[in-house]
Amino acid sequence: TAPLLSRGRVEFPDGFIWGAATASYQIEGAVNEDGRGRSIWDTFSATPGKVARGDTGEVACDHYHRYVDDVRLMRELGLRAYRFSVAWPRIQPDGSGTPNPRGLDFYDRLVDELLRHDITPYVTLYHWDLPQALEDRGGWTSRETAHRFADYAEIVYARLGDRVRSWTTLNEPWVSAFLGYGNGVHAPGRSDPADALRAAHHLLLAHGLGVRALRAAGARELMLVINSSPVLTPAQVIDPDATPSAADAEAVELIHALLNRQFLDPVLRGSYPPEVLKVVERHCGLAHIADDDLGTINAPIDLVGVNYYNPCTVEAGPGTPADPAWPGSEGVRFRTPDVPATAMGWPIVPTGLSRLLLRLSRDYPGVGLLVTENGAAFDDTVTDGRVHDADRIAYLDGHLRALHAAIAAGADVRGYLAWSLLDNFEWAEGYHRRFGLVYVDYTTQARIPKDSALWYRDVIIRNGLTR
Ligand code: GBH
Repeated sequence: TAPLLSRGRVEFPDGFIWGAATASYQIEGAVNEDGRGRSIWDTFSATPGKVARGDTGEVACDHYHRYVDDVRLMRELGLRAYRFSVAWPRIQPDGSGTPNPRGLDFYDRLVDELLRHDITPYVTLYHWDLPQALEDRGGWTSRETAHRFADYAEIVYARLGDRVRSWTTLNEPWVSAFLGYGNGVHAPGRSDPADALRAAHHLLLAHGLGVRALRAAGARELMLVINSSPVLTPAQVIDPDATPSAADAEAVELIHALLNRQFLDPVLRGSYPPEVLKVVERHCGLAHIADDDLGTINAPIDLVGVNYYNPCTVEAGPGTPADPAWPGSEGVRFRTPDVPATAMGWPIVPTGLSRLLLRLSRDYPGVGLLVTENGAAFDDTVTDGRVHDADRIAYLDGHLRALHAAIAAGADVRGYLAWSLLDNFEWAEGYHRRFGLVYVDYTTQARIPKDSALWYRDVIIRNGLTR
């Protein structure tokens, strides 16, 4: 079998895309400016006990006011691509109807600034900040929200489509559905398996209706971004050649279906996996799935965006109740493998990325892949104006070697976007988890490129790794 990590000097293909990513609520701040409406994350983070230390996105990295400096910084770091998201409540404060011109103006200026610096914009339309007004009418448990999303997509495209080539409908619909409506760890903080499963379908429908609207308006590169993990047994994390028992293999394939296939099969094959349909039918029936929905969801796209942080590690666990984030996972035990972890407690497994990319390219041939997020939180500290984050450099180096090995073994991977440009509001974890290539001092809003940022600049210049 092909190696899962490339060693020594490695070079990436010509035209390989190098960049970094962020998301609106995590960096912008300015939540009450220029007519922005409220989002579910404003409500959620204002609710005591929901976000660590009571942090909110009210100020965040103040990027809304500092985007000019931030784009200059991107340029200094040599980024060729920048993935950001548009805050729906800036565009439609109540989630529907007439657009707010001042909200559109901000992204218009941002795109121009990026292009002036030769940085290719990758626009994500939905990275979790749903207008609160739509949540008040059912949020993603309501079919209506999918139609509102398509209207919103069309509005943003009409303003930016002349300059932005690459469009992502949704970021990580699994997280929106199962952390937002399943275990309630994310906004809107609801927890009901039936709601989560309905939300997953309506998110997929939003994607499909969005693709239809964007394509009709002339969009050329369309993408769905998923949080994707290879699903492995603890033994396979340590030894890729380990062979799971039949019971463990069944647990693995069930979780692979719930995490990855639940989204990729409808989008790329036009059908739900039978295991997923069984879970949906048991929890909420199938009435919310209309006859032609899968045809809509199956509209051709150009790329799948892969966000990878760590593998999902499971084994058979007879009698284990379902985890609230995983309706249908009865009899499966989630495990933490015995390997070093990041400050989030997430295991560091670079070969998970090559395994994932190889499986996706085998199972879904004909669609290009782009790593749209990869990175790690560590306990960074500033010493003499520097951040010596050797642990992050090692993490990124390992994952780029995995990505390179996947390409060498035939996977069609077009580029790599690091998560994240800046330290930022890490959702339920607030500001104390730092994923940035650039350190943010939240008292002064000073930006300090970490050693990893300077290392990454060299990687981009060389289009590869040395050693
Ligand atoms: C991404 O999601 C987000 O797109 C980004 O905004 C965020 O800042 C970044 O990653 C770092 O967190 O064990 O069942 O609870 C993270 C994807 C998916 C990772 C769910 C943690 C836990 C699954 N997450 N996963 S479970």
